[in-house]
Amino acid sequence: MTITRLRDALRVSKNIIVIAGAGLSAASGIPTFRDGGGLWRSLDATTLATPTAFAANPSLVWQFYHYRRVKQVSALESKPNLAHHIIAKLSVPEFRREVAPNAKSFHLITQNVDRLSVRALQSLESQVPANAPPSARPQMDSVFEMHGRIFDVKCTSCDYCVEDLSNPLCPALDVSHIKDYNDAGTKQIDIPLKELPRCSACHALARPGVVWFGETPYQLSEINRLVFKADMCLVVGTSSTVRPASLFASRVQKRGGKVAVFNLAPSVADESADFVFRGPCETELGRVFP
Ligand code: BJW
Ligand code: ZN
Repeated sequence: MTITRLRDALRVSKNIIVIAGAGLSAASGIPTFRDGGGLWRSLDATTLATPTAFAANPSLVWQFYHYRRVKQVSALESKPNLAHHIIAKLSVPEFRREVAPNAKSFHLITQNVDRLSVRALQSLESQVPANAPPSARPQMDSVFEMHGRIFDVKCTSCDYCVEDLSNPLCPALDVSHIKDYNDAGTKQIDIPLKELPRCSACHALARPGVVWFGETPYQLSEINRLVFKADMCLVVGTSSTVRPASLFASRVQKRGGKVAVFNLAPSVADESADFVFRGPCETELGRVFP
């Protein structure tokens, strides 16, 4: 049984990493990028996630990110799901000891910008009694958000970056008069540059604090160090098509580590994986880590 073999491998693992993608948050109602659910205004999300798209039409790109921010701010649509909670629990040394008694470290490297993994950690931390020892607490620094955070607003000129949860970010992005927001594309508005979000430090044009194609992901040197020392890599809900995240699992394997893929559908990572769990990650992770 794959599950028994993975549990055996986990028992001898010393440094565990999880590489996550949009499928991790699918059960929280957040659309993925490449399986048809990720479309908005008949445009592929990935065509808007580029510096070129922003330079050509910052108004359109800001409306796209505003839409996604609003959907995620809405509590009903964006709560961490069981998969986020299981991964958060794995960062608690006492819990981890049961499944991976030899593991010295556990880290999540997520491509998601939705903050749900951090919120799952915060929710777990809030349930721990104040006098609990560190071994019973979630490790709050165990998450690396390599593609940034959707609520961060970053200056295009001075690099000032700040988390801003306000809705709308500026009056021009108030599209509350559009009743069916999924329809917003048909009512696209051309917002003049000066009315788009501006940097609060220098007033230059601001942009979403996420990583677009051609840009360098955040915390890459720390991430590379984790990948280098990992001997167990769980690949959760990613199509494994975007570099450099798509390369991490094979790097772990090249150094003798094991790779387990959790995905609803076949992905390019399956071929070389040691273990493949086909199904929703919120269910499959629950089978491995009950
Ligand atoms: C479930 C499930 C459930 C569903 N349970 N599973 C040519 C030109 C320019 C660049 C390049 C080029 N060729 C290569 C590149 C590099 C480029 C790249 O890889 N491009 C490829 C597409 C070809 N990469 C970059 O540019 C990166 N930077 C870079 O390489 O810098 C150079 C450098 C590298 C190293 C060192 C120094 C410098 C940056 C990439 C940035 C990606 N940005 C985005 C947008 C973020 C902001 C936003 O959210 O808008 O990140 S694009 C998008 O793709 C997003 C995602 O994080 C990323 C990955 O997608 P993900 O998460 O895998 O989602 P999907 O939809 O693809 O897959 C979901 C999966 O879930 C599916 O498999 C489902 O089956 C599954 N699923 N429900 C389990 N319930
Ligand atoms: Zn600035």
